Formats: sequence, C-alpha cells, structure tokens
Amino acid sequence: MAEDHGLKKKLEELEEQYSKTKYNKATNKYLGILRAKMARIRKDMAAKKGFGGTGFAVRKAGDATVVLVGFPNAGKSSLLKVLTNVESKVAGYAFTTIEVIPGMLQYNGARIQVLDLPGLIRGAHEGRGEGTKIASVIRTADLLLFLVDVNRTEQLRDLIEELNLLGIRPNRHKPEIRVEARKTGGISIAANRHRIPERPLIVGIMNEFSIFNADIYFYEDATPDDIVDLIAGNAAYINGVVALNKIDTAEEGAVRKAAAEIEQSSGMTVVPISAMRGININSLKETLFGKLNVIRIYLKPKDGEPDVSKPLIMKGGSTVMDVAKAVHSKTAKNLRYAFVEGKSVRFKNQKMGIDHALMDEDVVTLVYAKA
Ligand SMILES: Nc1nc2c(ncn2[C@@H]2O[C@H](COP(=O)(O)OP(=O)(O)OP(=O)(O)O)[C@@H](O)[C@H]2O)c(=O)[nH]1
Ligand SMILES: [Mg+2]
Repeated sequence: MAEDHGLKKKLEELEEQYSKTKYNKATNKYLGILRAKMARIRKDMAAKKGFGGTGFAVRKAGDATVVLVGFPNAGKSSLLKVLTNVESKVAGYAFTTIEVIPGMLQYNGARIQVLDLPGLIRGAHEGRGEGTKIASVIRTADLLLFLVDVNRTEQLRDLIEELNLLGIRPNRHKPEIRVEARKTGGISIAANRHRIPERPLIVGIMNEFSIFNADIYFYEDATPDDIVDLIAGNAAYINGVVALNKIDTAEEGAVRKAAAEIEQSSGMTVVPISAMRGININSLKETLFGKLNVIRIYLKPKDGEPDVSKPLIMKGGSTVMDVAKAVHSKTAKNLRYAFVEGKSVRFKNQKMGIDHALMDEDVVTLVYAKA
C-alpha cells in the first residue's frame, strides 16, 4: 500500500511537470521521456491492482461484443433498449446506471452482445466515477460504439482523450514496430524512410524501460507515444463507430455538418440516430455488423441444401480448417478439403485446401477422411 502511494505521488509530480512544460523542438525529447516515465509508473500501478475489480466481471457471450461508450446522459441506456430490447434504467439525469447491463442484438444471423456501462466522466483515468473499472470492461470490446449528443459534439474529443489516458486507443492499430533484444551493441534503429522521433528520444525511451541493447525496426511512421505503447505493452487497440444521438432535437443541416466534421476529425464512421424516436437504428445495426469483421458461413451437407437461416459466424479471414474446428473440435483433425461456393472462389463447388481463407456468405461442404 505504502509503495503504491509512492508511485501515485511520483505520477502526480510527473503529470504536473508535463502539463507545465510547453511543447517546442527543444522540449520535445524531455516531454517524450516524461511520457515514458508516466507510462512505466501506470503500468506498475496497474500490475499491482490487477485489472477488473469487483462487480465488473462480464461474461463474454454471443459472437462479438460491442461496448457503448459515452458521457452521462448521452443516451446509452435508451440505445441499448432499441438495439436489444433490454430495459436499462432510462432517466433524465446523470448516473442512473450503476452496473454493466448486457443485451443481445441479433443481426444477419449473428448474436452481438451489447454492453451498457455507466457514463465516463473527465478524470476517469484517475479513478473518478469508477473510471478505471469502466475502462477494464471497455477493453474487452471487439468494437466501441461511441454515443455523442448531436448538440455537444465536443464530447467525442474529450472521450477519446480520456480513453487514451486509460490506455485505450480507439480506431488505431498496434504500431508496426519490432524490438529485438541484444546482449551488446547499444540501440540500433532501422526506419527505411518512415517518419520517426529523433534518435536521442528513442534511446531515452528505451533506457527508461531498462532497454540498453536492441535492434528496432520501424515498418511505418511512429510517434514517441507509439514507441512507449509498444514497450509498455498495455495499450488496447479497438475500432470505433460513432452514433450521433438526439438528432430529433437538431436541424437537419446542423446534423449533417456535425457528422461530416466528426468523420473528418476522428476517421470513424458516423451514423446519425435518435435512440428515443428509433430513427436510423437499422442503418446503425448494419454499420456495426460491417465493422465487426465477422463473416457468415453456410454449411452444406454433401447431398443437401445449405441452411441459410443458420449461418456459422466466424472472424474475418477464417479458413476452412477454422470452420471445421468450430463445427467439431475433435473431428477437425480428419478434415481433408472442402467444396466452396461464393465470393472467395472462382467456380461453383470449387475444391479448396484446409488453409483456404473464406469470405462472407460462402457456402462450405467439409470433406473428412474416412475414420
Ligand atoms: N430528444 C432525445 N432524447 C433522448 C434521446 N436518447 C435519449 N434521450 C434522453 O436523454 C436522457 C438520458 O438518456 P439515457 O439513455 O438514460 O442516457 P445514458 O447515456 O444511459 O445516461 P447515464 O446512464 O447516466 O450515463 C433521457 O431523458 C432520454 O430520454 C434521443 O434520441 N432524443
Ligand atoms: Mg444509462
């Protein structure tokens, strides 16, 4: 406990130094190192506490999980109800929701678990409003559904900033950087024309994490934060979609302008909706399904017809073997090949190997070796 207090104090000191320092070329390195120090302490603190926390353990169910993310009063509980028919308490004031409420959305044959959480507030990363517990649930998501009030669109920027402080990187992918430890030779950097921080800063960050000998390969442009994330190893990269809510309270032109601005600044798809009036909900469902990167596979018996009402829901990029494993893990080892019809092949009933990657709505007949 005492030690934890020490860490917290140290973190506060660093945060203060950080906020006091103006960014410019001369302070760039100093700021980068400060961020590395803060990341290291946050990591140590998280390791002590462990993620999760009581009352917030959520059982994963369905084919994929979408988490509703928004400030209090954005309309999360109202949306859960129109998406899944689950009643989460809806009221006209903040903090009516005090626990995680799961609902199940059935769409295109997929079962998508939707979680309603208490609204995030500023200061969540310091534990305010159960922020760190909420974050541990958000981390389990396959997709984030940001809910933003059309009259308060600045909320999205604040939400993303708060999530970043909680180690969640919405709509970003893991930086393509490889660090290979060495016994001697110092730090060597290969960047192949990508834009990366200056060498002293990279070395400083590495040293902060007690790495003194390593080969570092950059496969894309990277910021100091990307490097810190990679080495600290506790960032969660999750795609996001924005639902712009309460459009029944705004002019059509204003809604269109707000949607375009958010799409531009966040890079996320924006769906304008009204949770209360049930406007555009189908379009939101379609967008969620598309962004989840799941595919529907129809199984066809050798001499029968495929059951198109009951697709097998698989992760995008799944192979013939993945399907066999999903059907029956024990018999999968006897799989020989498959006949495939659909977007991933050129001919009807094409014979494909077990490593063939399938696409949405492929029809598959699995062929096993005789026992
Ligand atoms: N006009 C309008 N009001 C809405 C809409 N969606 C939600 N509301 C209202 O906004 C208020 C808050 O809705 P909730 O669904 O409870 O919001 P929440 O995000 O779950 O709030 P917390 O649980 O406190 O974080 C309620 O009075 C809703 O009726 C909408 O599309 N249009
Ligand atoms: Mg609520």
